[in-house]
Amino acid sequence: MPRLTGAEILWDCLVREGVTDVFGYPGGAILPAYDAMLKYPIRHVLVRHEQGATHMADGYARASGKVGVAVATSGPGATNMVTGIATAMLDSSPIVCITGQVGSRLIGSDAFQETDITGVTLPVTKHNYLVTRADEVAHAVREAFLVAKSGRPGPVLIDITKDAQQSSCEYDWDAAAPDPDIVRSPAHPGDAQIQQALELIKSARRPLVLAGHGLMLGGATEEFRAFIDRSGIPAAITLLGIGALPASHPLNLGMMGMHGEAWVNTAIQEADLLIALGMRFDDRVTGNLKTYAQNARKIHVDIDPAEIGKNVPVDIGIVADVRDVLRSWQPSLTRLDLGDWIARIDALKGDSAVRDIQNMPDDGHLYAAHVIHDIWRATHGKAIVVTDVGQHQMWEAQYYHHDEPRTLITSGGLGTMGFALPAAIGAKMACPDAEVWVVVGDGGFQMTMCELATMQQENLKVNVAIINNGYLGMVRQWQEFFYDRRYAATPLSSPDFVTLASAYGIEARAVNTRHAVIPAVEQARAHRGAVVLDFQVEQEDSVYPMVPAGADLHKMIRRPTPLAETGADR
Ligand SMILES: Cc1ncc(C[n+]2csc(CCOP(=O)(O)OP(=O)(O)O)c2C)c(N)n1
Repeated sequence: MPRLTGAEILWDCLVREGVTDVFGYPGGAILPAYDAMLKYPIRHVLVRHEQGATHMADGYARASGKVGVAVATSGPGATNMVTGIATAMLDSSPIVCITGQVGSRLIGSDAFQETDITGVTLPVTKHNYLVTRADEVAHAVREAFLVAKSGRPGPVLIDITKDAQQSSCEYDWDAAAPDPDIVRSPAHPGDAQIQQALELIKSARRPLVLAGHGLMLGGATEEFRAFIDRSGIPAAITLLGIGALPASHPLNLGMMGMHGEAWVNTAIQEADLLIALGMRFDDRVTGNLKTYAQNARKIHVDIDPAEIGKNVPVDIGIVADVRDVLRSWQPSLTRLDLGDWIARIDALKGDSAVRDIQNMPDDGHLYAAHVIHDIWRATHGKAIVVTDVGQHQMWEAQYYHHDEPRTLITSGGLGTMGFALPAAIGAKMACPDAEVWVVVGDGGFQMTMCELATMQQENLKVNVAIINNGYLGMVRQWQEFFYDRRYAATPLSSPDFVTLASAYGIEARAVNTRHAVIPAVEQARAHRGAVVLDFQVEQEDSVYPMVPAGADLHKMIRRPTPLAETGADR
């Protein structure tokens, strides 16, 4: 049996877990691990801030389905990771974060760069470990990977003291295998429940599927499509569920929720059955719970028992792997006769097209919707798009039509500004052949734009579209609607992004007219290296429709139009 240091055991285990790339930043307490790393076949990406490492690991995981790995030192390195860990937690993204810790005898003494990071991250990790001995490393790493990717995936942190990295012990990979019972294997869907749910589905007149991120996480998108094709039931999609069904599929109605399509939200309110698959009834998708889908029976399928009945009481809650459930339903499904319901949904579309900024007369301004639509056209809908958080994120969801799973990567649950650029770096590392675009606001870009240096150092071809409106746009929109246009702290000045990108050695240009968008996008695509495009868009545009926080889901603020003002709006 070989005798290895804790640091060597760490890397050996990571390599055996299939890890090829890690994102990190060194420092004193993790130095033994960095030193040992040189002996192992690992590509280490040096980030510019540890938050970036966690988002990169997260983007890597979301694009590939594999576990992403981030590394940092103790104290400030570890605490810089917290936002990225919480982001992964809320979006069920499997990442493993490794942090160095001060020597075990110093723990609790306020030693230099000491932070109780397992304490700090307890509420935002699926599980975490404090490892103080070399002979604990292998077991912790193996268990961490199992926990991160099993059931409902999530982030796991392993904090390893400096002495545990330095000291050595006999290393036996096999003996360190985790006990499979520590993770709850998904229950097989009970026959009775499957049958009851089927009866409800078959007798429904106005059924709707609510499709969430769990379909992607559970690898169930093929089964989902088969379910929709066989049953003929239309589907509404959550933000993170985008890609679970091709946007071009005739039964894909589009996004639900606060900035969902008006007809989708109204259809949810009029449905007689909701079949919620791998989604969690977040407040952004339900609006006022008291008036939410009152006429609908509800079937909820989720791998996490804690989700069933958490926000919305359901008639049938099935705790199981969504793919197993879809497979069990498939043989007995027949196409439902939903002609009237589909016609009703079509009617609900009403004047939506007229209200679409895309269809309004050209007023000489460049709108974010134009930019996103043109990126979609130029990339034929095939790019991986990584968005930040804000108005541009919602416009992306509305105007880029994703046909493939895992092609929209966005922070849904935590809504983390600064996510996009680093997460895109992770996505590009995971899928080097994919065309990767960042869609980011001028505010969020400035939070992590230091990672341009990482992108350049790693020679990654990523295109960055800054939707530059000179405001913290989404907050400005709330101020416009709900605070009487008092724009407290939302006007935002920025550096000249073209000059900034050039300083990093990255090609860049500014775009401020509609006809210049496609040529700029095409040039960026043709360029071998990374490109930054600064789209200077209309400053005070808003995202429509909008369900005000806590309002009834069907009471939406619509884009005002001279052609279609109705009393129900605004
Ligand atoms: C880290 C963080 N801080 C604050 C917020 C609150 N917030 C949500 S959207 C937004 C404005 C984003 O502005 P920008 O990045 O310019 O994008 P835009 O909305 O203009 O598209 C803010 C401040 C957040 N989501 N994340």
